Amino acid sequence: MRLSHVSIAVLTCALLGVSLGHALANAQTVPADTHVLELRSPPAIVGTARHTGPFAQGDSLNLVAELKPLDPSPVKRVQLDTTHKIIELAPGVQFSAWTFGDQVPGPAIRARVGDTIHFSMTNRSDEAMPGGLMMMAAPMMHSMDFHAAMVSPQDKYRSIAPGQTIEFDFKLNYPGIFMYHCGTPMILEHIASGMYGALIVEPREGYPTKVDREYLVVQSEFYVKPDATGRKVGGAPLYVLDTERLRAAQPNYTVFNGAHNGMVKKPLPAKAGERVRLFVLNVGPSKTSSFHVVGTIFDKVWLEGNPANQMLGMQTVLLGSSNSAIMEMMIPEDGSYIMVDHHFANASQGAIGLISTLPPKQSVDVEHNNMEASATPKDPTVAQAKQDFESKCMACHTMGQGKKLGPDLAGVTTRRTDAWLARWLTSPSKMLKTDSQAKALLKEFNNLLMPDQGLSKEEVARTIAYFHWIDAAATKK
Ligand code: HEC
Ligand SMILES: [Cu+2]
Repeated sequence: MRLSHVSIAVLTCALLGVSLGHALANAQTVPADTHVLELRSPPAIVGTARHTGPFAQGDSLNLVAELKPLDPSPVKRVQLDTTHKIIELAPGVQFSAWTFGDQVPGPAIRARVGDTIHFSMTNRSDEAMPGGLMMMAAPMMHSMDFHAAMVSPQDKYRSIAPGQTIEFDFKLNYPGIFMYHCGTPMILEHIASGMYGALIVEPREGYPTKVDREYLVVQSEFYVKPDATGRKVGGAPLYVLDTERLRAAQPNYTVFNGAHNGMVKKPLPAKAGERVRLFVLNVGPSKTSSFHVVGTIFDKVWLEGNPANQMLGMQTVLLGSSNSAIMEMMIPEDGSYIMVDHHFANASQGAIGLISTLPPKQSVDVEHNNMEASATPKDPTVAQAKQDFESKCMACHTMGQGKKLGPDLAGVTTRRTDAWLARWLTSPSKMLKTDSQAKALLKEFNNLLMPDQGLSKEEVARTIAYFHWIDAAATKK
């Protein structure tokens, strides 16, 4: 009898606890956004009048990493046409891409909760590219899927044929950084070809903190191979989508803002003592990002870009495919702060960038060594090694431009034996366990590990041959 009383009391308490907990949870989520969802969206209109002129138009659009302040107008007119064009993914890698607004990633839209997006898109995949370049990919159906919208996919996200234009409106209900992408089958191929971008939705009252700089970083993978029919773009081989790699989720490039090493060449500027707000979106299509900045800590992180989802003092933010976050941090002192995907296999494929307090290097193009631009090794294996070096290693190394994340490799054959280099290139991680020179080097480079590059024996041999070719050419001068 007594026992059952006690257990009833416990039960009541537990029940009370549950409902109290529930009410509390609600109370915590409600203040973030108390408005009523706006779900009315008229049917999409599809017509045959084409847009001409610019492929992207609208005051709310941002074409580069540095974000413009919010455009205050409550209705954002956004025009993003689809095109097929060649983009330079990495030095010497001319990729046949499909785009929104003629760039990869597509332009970022910046808006606010409560705004209406009036969207309009012509499928211009049938237009020849400017500059007389022949068409590299056949015209095809495309569509637009906005993660920021709450609308019927069958109506708004339908595919339109080349020459058609689709228009629709939607309201922004939640703050966040939302992906947009083409949703036409095979979706995987359309995304991997470059059809994506970000729609940033600010909270109705703006962000609760003040910052000095705002930048957008979009991470994505590329799966490419040289064109089987040997087509060329301005003398360089054309690269096309490698659908086998794509389905196996084995990218050969993982990049920030559409270009291998893009933000190592052109760091994002900041000053010591400033507060920086990064808007980071991982597009995938198939990989996660462990986003990290070397040298600082994320003071505040708002998962998915919504200040209600706040985390504090984070080192790394895990973003699945199509996840995003706003990360705010202080720049403690002068230096170059390295943005990486701390899943280092991804970083070594190009997911590296810099936020730097140093003045931008004038005229020094770190993609190229200090030899004459035309210098190409005569030996084809060495020429291949040069090209591999430029696409795989120049995120961290230069040839004669000084230290980057790793040492300047000009003259490396004079300070190391071929046997040492062969062991290093085969497995830096093994060397770092056993070799005293390697250990000293690691210390000199702030314990930043050179990731294992997975080079074959032949690749190791020809990389060393390339180092000798550089050093021999330098002594001839
Ligand atoms: C993510 C950055 C990164 C990438 C990518 C990278 N390295 Fe390195 N590399 C380093 C760092 C850092 C060191 C210095 C040792 C250490 O700290 O691990 C280094 C050291 C070296 C050394 C020894 C240099 C010396 O002075 O003894 C060689 C040789 C080298 N790397 C070659 C390469 C080649 C070839 C590639 C491309 C296939 C490559 N690295 C890609 C970061 C990188
Ligand atoms: Cu498409």
